[in-house]
Amino acid sequence: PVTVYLKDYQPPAWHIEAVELDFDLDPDATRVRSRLHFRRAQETAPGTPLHLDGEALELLGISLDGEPLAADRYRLDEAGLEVRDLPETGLLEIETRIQPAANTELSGLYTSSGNFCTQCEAEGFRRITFYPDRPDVMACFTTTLRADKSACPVLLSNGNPVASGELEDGRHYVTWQDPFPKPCYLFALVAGDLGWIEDRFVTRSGREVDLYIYVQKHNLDKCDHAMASLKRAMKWDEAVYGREYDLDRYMIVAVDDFNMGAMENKGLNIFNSRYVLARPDTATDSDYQNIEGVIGHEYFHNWSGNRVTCRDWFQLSLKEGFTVFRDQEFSADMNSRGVQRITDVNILRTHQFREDAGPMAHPVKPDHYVAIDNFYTVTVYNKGAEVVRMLHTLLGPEAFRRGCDRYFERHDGQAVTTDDFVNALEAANGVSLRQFRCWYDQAGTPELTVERHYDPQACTFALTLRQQCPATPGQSAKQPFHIPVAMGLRDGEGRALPLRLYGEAQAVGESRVLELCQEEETFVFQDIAAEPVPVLLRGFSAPVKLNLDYRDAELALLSAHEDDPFCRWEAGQTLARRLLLTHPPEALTGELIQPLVEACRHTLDDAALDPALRALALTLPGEGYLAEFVDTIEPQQLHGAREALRRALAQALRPEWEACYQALTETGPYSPDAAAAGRRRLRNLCLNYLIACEDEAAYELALGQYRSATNMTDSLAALQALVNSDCPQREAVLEDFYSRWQADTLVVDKWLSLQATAARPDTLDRVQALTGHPAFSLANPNKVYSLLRAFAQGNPVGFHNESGAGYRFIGEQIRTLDARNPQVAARLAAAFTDWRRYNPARQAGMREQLQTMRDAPGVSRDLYEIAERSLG
Ligand code: BAL
Ligand code: ZN
Repeated sequence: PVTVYLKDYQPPAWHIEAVELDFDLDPDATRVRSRLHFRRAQETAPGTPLHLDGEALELLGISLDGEPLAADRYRLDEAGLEVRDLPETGLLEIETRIQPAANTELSGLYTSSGNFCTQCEAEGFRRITFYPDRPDVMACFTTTLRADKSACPVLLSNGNPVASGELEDGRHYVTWQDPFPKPCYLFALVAGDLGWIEDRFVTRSGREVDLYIYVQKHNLDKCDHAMASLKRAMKWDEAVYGREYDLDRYMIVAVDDFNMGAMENKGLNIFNSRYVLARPDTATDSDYQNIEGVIGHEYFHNWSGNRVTCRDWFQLSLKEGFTVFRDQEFSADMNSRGVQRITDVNILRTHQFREDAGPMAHPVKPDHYVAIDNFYTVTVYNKGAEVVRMLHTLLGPEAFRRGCDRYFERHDGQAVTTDDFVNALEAANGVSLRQFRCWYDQAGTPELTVERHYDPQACTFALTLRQQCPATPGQSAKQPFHIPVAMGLRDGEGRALPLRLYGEAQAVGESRVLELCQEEETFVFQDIAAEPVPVLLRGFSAPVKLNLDYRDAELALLSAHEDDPFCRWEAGQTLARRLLLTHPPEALTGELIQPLVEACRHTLDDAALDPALRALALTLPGEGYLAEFVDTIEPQQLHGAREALRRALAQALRPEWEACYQALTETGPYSPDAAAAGRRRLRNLCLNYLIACEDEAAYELALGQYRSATNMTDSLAALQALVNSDCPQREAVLEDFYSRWQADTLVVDKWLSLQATAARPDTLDRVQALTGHPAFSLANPNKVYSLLRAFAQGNPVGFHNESGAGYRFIGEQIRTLDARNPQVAARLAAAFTDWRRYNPARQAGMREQLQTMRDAPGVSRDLYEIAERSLG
């Protein structure tokens, strides 16, 4: 496989000014005619051939300016088509044939539940027709779709419909025109027998936009939340970024077979149905939240991604990091800011820190790849969002907004780089972010070590901050990062102290941002009457690991008094983490855990605290996060410790869990709003503790909740509690759930995941058996994610079973899957990437699977790259 390097980037030699596409849709043989209006770039020497990417295409004909092209004027190879001796401008007409129903990769044009749909990012358009498939070639698209009218009454593409009519033999056509030049990765078409709901949004300048959500007809009653989320997102982008929508219609289509979450195609988003469909009895609170976030994300791409796009795929974080930051802030504004931030930090620290510490570590702006699909990562997305968040923190909201305005103004209609983004922020504000750019180019998670010194005579408190970033593949030495450290100081009673740095005439508030630019810097605070407790990284102001030797009493003080929800939560998590990592499971009882019991009691009783924040504070650190703090990961040990502590807290506070559970009983109609969801979250956490008591009363409570639940959140929480317990009715309840929901594919996904993540000795056997169940299919990515990925990445005890059977099973599934869908196979293979973190026997078992994958005959580029880099 060929490696592509950022340093080899060359601007396109040819431009495509306009393209007309004509599809004769047939599941087995679709004819695609394309008319490319090309122009040689000014800098391009005459005689330079035009390269058109193409993959899995059957070429039927090619002509230039109306005349068939002689065979010696073009050459067809595995990568595409090279056309020689072209004039400076002209019209190239190409006809190809493709087989959508046989497209199991779900990249390009394929069928899902009998309907046609496309996925072109990153390089799927080349599987539809020959074309310069790179994001810096932007053209205006006109698309005509022809299909059987009864099979495909709905024919959609980007932009606005400009013509339609009947054809012979029961076929019909619709022509769509997109006035905005775009790269081909934003092209989309959908054709099929779909139902839809519609609504309208009036932009702040008074333009009317028609909104449509298309779904399979039996799902029409599950679209309202998505539509309401879309309207909220449109309003938010106007209010916060001043960005208005630009076409007359905005369409969303939900499909069941989709490799990723959703896709921001211009004016025609295509979504994995799990991020559209919700009804109280079928979707959980977190489904509702995710739908709002993903609908927002794809909508925000219309500016950060579509109007201004990426020059090349190394710049992916230009649109993804920025857009994730935008969707996180949208969700924070729509719900609880504190809960949102803690949730986002949890994802980052559990998944991205792990990626950054392993063989797949790469900068937010990678500099090489084999398969770009492998770089839709938590680093490019979530760390990329943290980088934008730090810019927001360093500049402040007004200056950040000024910079974004400048960026959109300067680059509207262009394909640009992350550097252009930072340049615009600098230019709009007259600042230098030279050193800050390291965040884009250097991989690895910096460690921030803090030393403190209190001088009672001088009444000064000195904080010495030192940064160090570990080596990552290809980057042994790192330049210091520009790190914003939002901080404060508290006195022994937990009160915030005014902050006056050495040399300042007066205090500047009680919270401020220190900027660490050197390897080591000391900040001295004055007028400090007694030794304070420092609070660092408020709001998790930088994606770093903090080393600060807090005393337990200080953590307890912060967990009770700190205002910043993240730091308050973090203090409690650190206390729990210390217990879990420094004592054997059998010691986690009695006196030792008493301070934690008291802290939990205090949190449970704190009626002034948002129930969702209480639930987060009362949830023990996850096994995935704990694994970051040990040299060799022993999954059973981490799980055992966490379970032991959960049981001990359950028993020590049993009356309190019960009282809280009962107090939060709700009888009104379901609402997904943050307050109601927070109450359900806390109540279900109480149930989770109570079931850890493993007695009849707790089982009855869970069974009662399962039977009487009127929404999926409560139903699934009860089922999960039971499935992870020894309750004798657990199997019967699982069966009941399946028989009730077997016709709803998204609910069945939850049923699969629950079983795959159950911490039980027979889980591997069960997951193996479920691969033969009618509910499972390797052809559907959601099924693969719900069963196989949930087991491999969400069930450390099961997957890392000492026998190595988990490795062999998942390895075999990956190799089978690779032949049909390499992108999904490669994602599943990530479960093996950090094999070096385990003991020698596990290392050998995981390495063997990686080697077998890498060396398999016909291995895909995607899987090869993951296996090779992991072994590297
Ligand atoms: N652009 C791929 C899907 C997304 O991040 O929106
Ligand atoms: Zn995105």
